Order: sequence, then structure tokens, then C-alpha cells
Amino acid sequence: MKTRETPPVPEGPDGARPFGPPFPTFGGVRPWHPGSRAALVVMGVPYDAGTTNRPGTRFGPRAVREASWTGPLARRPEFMDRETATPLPLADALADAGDVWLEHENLEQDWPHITRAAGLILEAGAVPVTLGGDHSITYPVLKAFEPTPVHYVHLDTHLDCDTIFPTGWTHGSPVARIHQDGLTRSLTLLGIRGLTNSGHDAAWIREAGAVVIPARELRRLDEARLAERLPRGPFYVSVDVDFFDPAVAPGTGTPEPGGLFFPHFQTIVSAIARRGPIVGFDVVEVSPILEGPHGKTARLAACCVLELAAAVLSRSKDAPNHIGGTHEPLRR
Ligand SMILES: [Mn+2]
Repeated sequence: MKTRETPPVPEGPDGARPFGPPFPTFGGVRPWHPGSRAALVVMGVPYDAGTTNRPGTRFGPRAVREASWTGPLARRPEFMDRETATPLPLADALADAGDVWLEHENLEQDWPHITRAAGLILEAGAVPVTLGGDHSITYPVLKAFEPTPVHYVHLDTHLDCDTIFPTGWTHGSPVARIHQDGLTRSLTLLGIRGLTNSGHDAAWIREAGAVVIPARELRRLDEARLAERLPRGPFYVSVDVDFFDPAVAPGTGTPEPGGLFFPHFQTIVSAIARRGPIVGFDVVEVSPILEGPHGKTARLAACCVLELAAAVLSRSKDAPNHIGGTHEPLRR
């Protein structure tokens, strides 16, 4: 029998596409395969064996993907930033690789899988967008950027430089591991607060030469003044949802009152984008089993991804990885 050619997918009168993919990718964007082109590639890391308190972040990637579906991105390829009137080709720029396969026993066993997955995305010239998972996964993702130096920006209530746990691979220690193994040129920690940060951690972070802007101070900084405190990029941005106030992000293992809100986050992202390209980012610590059926923490995390993706695209002409350009791999 003669094989018929597949007819092109018809477009609606307003350019809307009739069919999405048959499984929930982030925002309904197209699936990504190693080597194919995209400006940003989402990957899930459903790992929570680094959790020291309440678990459940292994369900984070699927919850964030599901929460990203209020109006699938892929149906309308172009989004408009309503405040700046900038058109952003988010749906065409983003693709979703799916979740990294993991053994779930310990991070030392699993991190080569995570590093390799992030490395494949970098080799394709794209910005890796990681959905956690607990915060320990940031280390193996950053490992994929070697030997390209990045500046690390950490949004979190915690300093995450705990070195007292014997295994060293908990979600309380990514900053210490990243610094000790020389995976970053600088450390900037934003939104730190609460009495759970120990004196040991405070001393350690001073010694490491990090820029630390606590929540109370951060709330008072406008975009320009915050930008002055940041180094020049390229940046890797790691967002722990406990950076936000528990009123808007209750679904996480170690919430802390006195957190920040989404408008603060937008200001921070703009300030970072002013100072240089964002070459990778993650949003971690969403635990859907710790919140009610409203799923607001997952929705907030999905919006963080979109906001950071928009910042990557709006700076795309200067960024080493960008849409519509040469797509030179960041590494090698
Ligand atoms: Mn953290």
C-alpha cells in the first residue's frame, strides 16, 4: 500500500494550533530529544532523598508541569509581556525533555545521570531549565557547566551551606558543595531569613566571600540598587520556593515566615538580566503532597519558570545561548 504523506496540521484563523502533545510537557510545549533545537529545555529531576525534613519533592516536576497548563503555551506560539509590550516567542523557544531517570537511593549514585542530562542540553546550545526535586540536585546540574565559569545566584530562606551532615549530599548543603568544588565564580544569596540558619553557616558563608542580602534588606531594594550588588554574568539562578512567603508557597518541606512575593521575584529577575545572561536555572523544593488541592505552590513555581524564561529570551541577543542566533554550544 502506498504511504500517504501526513497533511500539515491545520491552523485556526487566529494562528492557534488545534492539538497539543498527548502527555503533559511543561506548558504543553513540544518534547525535546538530544540534539534537537530549542532556546530553553525543561528537564525534571524527581529526586528527594536529600531531604532532611518533610519529603515529597520527587513529585515536584509533574506538579509544576500540570500547574503550567492553565492555557497551554504551545497553543499560541507568541506571548506578550503586558507591562513592557515585548512579544516573546515562548512556545517556540521552549521544549521539554521529560524527567531524568534516577535510582533514588543516594545523590552520589544519581548525580552522573543528572549532570549528563544537563550536559546534553548545553551541548545542543540551549539553556537548561530544571524542575526539582530537592535542593541537592543543583550541584549535579552546575557540574554540567564545567569548565565554563558561571556566577551562582541563590534565592532561598536558607544559606544551604551545612557541612555537618556526614554524607554531605543533603538539600541543606548545595551552596557548600558548589563552592568547595569550584563550580562557580561567585556566590550571591538572596532572601535569607529565619532562625534555622546556624551561626556555623553564617560564619562559613562569610568566609566563602558570598554576597548575602537577607529578606528584610532585599524587600527595600529597587531593581537598580539590587543590580549594583550583583556581579556581571553569565548567571546560574537557583530558586528554592521557600524563598517565598508560606502564604503563597506552603507546599514545601521547610517553610519560613517573612518571605518574599512574586513582584519581588520579578524585580530580582530583571536586576539579574540587567547584569548579564542567564545560562541556566532551576526551581526546586515544590512538594505537592504538603499542600492542599489548590496547588498554588506548583503554580507559583511554573510562573517562576516562565518569568526566568522570558528574561533569557528578552536578553537573547547578548546571551551565549539564544534563540534565532548561532546556537553555539556553551561548552567546549
Ligand atoms: Mn534550599
